[in-house]
Amino acid sequence: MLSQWWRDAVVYQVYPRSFADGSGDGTGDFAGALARLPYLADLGVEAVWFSPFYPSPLADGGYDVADYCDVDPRFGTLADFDAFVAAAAGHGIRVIVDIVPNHCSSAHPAFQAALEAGPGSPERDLFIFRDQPNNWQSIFGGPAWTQVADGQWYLHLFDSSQPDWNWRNPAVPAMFEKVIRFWLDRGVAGLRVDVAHGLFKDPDLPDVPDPAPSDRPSPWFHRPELIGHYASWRAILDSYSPDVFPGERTAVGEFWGTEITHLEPYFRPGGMPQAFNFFLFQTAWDAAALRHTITTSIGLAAESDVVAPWVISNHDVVRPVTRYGGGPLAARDLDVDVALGTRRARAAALLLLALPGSAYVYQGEELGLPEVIDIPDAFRDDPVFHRTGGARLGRDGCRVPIPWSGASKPYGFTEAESTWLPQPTTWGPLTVEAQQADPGSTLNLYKRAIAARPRGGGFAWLDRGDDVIAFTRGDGFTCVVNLSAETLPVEGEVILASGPLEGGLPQDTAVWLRS
Ligand code: TEU
Repeated sequence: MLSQWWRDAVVYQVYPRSFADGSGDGTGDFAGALARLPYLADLGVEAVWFSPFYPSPLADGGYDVADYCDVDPRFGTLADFDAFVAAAAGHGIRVIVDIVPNHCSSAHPAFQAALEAGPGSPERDLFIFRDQPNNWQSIFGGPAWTQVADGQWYLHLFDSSQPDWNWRNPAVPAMFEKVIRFWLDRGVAGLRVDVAHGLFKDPDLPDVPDPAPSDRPSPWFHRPELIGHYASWRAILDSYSPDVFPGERTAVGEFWGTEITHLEPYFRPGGMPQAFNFFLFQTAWDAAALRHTITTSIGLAAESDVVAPWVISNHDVVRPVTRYGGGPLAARDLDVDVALGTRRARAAALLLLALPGSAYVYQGEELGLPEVIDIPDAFRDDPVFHRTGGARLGRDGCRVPIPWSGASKPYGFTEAESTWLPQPTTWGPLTVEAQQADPGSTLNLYKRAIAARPRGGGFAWLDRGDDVIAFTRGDGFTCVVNLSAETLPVEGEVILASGPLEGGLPQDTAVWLRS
């Protein structure tokens, strides 16, 4: 279907600092991304989502926005952005931008004006200032309140450099309506909405019995006002090109929850068109657990017209190779079996791309990059690391610049000698160049899978044993992922396999079959 392309699209996530550097300063930018556009076209993705590239002190990698309607000079200019959108369109690739509505940067002029204007001012009412803090804790560690010179405190669910907007002040939704129109008018196909379950806080700001941050419904997350709010954004999205491609413009909300049921309120007609499904990567490599996640996720989406894109990785979580290889989050002495993790991550890729609906692929996932776990502390950039005194390692390990070519650092990422986060010395075999030349590489697996993945069609489970995930997608297409220790018989014509089929389908291997 031409309209509502996003219902079963593969979208590639670019973390701009780490994708490709065109300016030679060791940090990625639009010039670099433009030069790598043929790579994305060759991979076969239908859209690119850019994590924030707006003017920012980069205290949280750009999720601290100082100006929502411009490009940070380190990433280029608005003209460079436009050039990327136009060139991408030439390849049939759409662009999605990241909207950060829960908070801005403390460098944003509105927050600076609020500091200047003092207690009780209309400027302060754009944020959440109080004379006393409550007991809420920041998602990134430490208290969620910071005191300013005149004694008042402001709320920040994330870093102290990220003050939360007061969404109960009508000026805030009015400002964000202008922001989303600004980008939609520039021709973007969609919005990724950061911390979409945040924004509105309980107006009483009550103390809570357990102030530890959590993604469950709380006085700060999943408030009922969000439903009407996203209906208003949906109306704006649908007002673009209504006669040509109704529903062409989309938005995907970053809704975290600790249970799938926490997302239920967003699955209703006329609201946010898409809600990320993070439960796949939160589920252990266990067939029963994965089946349960897939069944409940499909059930939720089936009852509404909302799409819940599948995800096994993004810029906030440990890379799949490391996760599936036994490495938990945040430990320094990770005991990772990279070979095992790689085998499972490749199988997970075929699972991801066979499931019904849309899938998001985070840059480097298609290269099977592992998490970089030995970044020296002096280079660690994530506020999560700094706010917890290093107790949580943070997310730098999945944000290391992409290796493009060559046998040594910086692997074609930049003309500079070094990159903003140091790359490992072991990535020579993982570069794009090396993997393009290897028919069995993870890159070629992704490329073939994106080209051959089932579109449309139904979904039905097949019973091949407790430790096996097996389902059909109609038209004789079957996906089988073997998590059992036994090698399984392969029945049908093999379209694609995640690893060698040695007398059958071995453990931790997936296969796509046509019967
Ligand atoms: O993430 C929202 C969020 O809640 C994450 O902190 C998530 O819970 C955590 O990373 C899981 O490990 C978004 C962005 O994706 C993230 O990069 C930003 O740091 C955050 O918002 C603040 O803008």
